[in-house]
Amino acid sequence: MGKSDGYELHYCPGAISFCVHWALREAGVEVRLRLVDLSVGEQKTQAYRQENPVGQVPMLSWAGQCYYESTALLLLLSDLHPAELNTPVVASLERARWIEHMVRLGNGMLPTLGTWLYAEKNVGVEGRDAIRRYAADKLSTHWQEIDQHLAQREFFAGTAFTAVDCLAAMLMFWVRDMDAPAHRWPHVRRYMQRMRTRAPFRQVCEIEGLQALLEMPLAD
Ligand SMILES: N[C@@H](CCC(=O)N[C@@H](CS)C(=O)NCC(=O)O)C(=O)O
Repeated sequence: MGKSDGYELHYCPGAISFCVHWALREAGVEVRLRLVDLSVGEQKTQAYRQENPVGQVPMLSWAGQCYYESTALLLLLSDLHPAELNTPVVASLERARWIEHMVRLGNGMLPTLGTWLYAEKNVGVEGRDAIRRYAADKLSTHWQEIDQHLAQREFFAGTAFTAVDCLAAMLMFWVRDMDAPAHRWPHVRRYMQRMRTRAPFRQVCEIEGLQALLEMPLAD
């Protein structure tokens, strides 16, 4: 099977699957979308778990196998479509920094966002606010650092759009309802403005029914 044949993405609108969907559109490849209704627990059915034991989205089927973990999927797509996704060359200094960004966002920020989002589900109403404060404080520290990082840059890593941008910008949009949203920081806000002008980003918003991301005020 050719390396770009047969992509199928299991996704849910507005979930973490967004970043993988976006990377696929940036790569310009064909993808069959499979909607997973998280609200009714479709991700926990036996049929789904046979393919993905974790029982979450995203899940990407490619070349007859199913893969999951959004950051891993972004790395996979970056390797499969290096020209389209401007993937830094293996063993280069640029690649080392690019991986560092990807892992920091995926390993540090993504789980913290999950802690905030699922606070009530995980610890009940009593513990929810304390957990949310903890997660919000951690995220604010990250946004502060990222704001400085983006002060002189157009893209998150290197000098061109890469899959790291899919992850970074998604996280920024996903915290838009927090008390201290990412767009409160000026360089982050301008970066979000730039990212959402990209045609593949807009396409994913249209397909997933996320007009709110295109319309939220981001002007200075
Ligand atoms: N570490 C995973 C997290 C995936 C994740 O948390 N997915 C959520 C949607 S945003 C999900 O499927 N939740 C449903 C559940 O856990 O039952 C990744 O990065 O792919």
